[in-house]
Amino acid sequence: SSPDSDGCTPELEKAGLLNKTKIAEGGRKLRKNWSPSWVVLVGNSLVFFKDPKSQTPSSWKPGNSRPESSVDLRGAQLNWAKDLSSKKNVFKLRTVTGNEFLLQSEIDSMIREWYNTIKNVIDRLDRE
Ligand code: I3S
Repeated sequence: SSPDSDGCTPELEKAGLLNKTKIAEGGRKLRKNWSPSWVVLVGNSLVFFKDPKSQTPSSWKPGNSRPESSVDLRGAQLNWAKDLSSKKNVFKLRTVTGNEFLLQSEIDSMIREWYNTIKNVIDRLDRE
């Protein structure tokens, strides 16, 4: 079993680099602005960090790994979004608060894994 088998610290489920854009905030549409983001799925949250490749050497200091934002997956909706972008492999994540994100990868297997993993967390939370 894991070192945290008491379940007090959420397990890190997945991490990787995806292209991301926020397209709505509280239901209000935003202008797209795609950029690479280091995405971490931990517990009930999807946490977004700055693309590690775009960081300066000094920003690698441990204290500087502050998330840019994070998304509560409870009650969230996940859908493939072919019609919302000219890019391939795009899905849309909508939070209960009406924030909407598009996430994308050029690598088919990677986006499918992310979709399935996030979907599993949302479904698990729906059953609680
Ligand atoms: O859905 P849209 O409006 O066609 O999205 C494109 C634009 O946001 C574009 O920026 P401008 O605001 O300068 O037009 C972006 O560069 C494109 O990446 C957006 O479309 P895709 O199809 O890449 O999601």
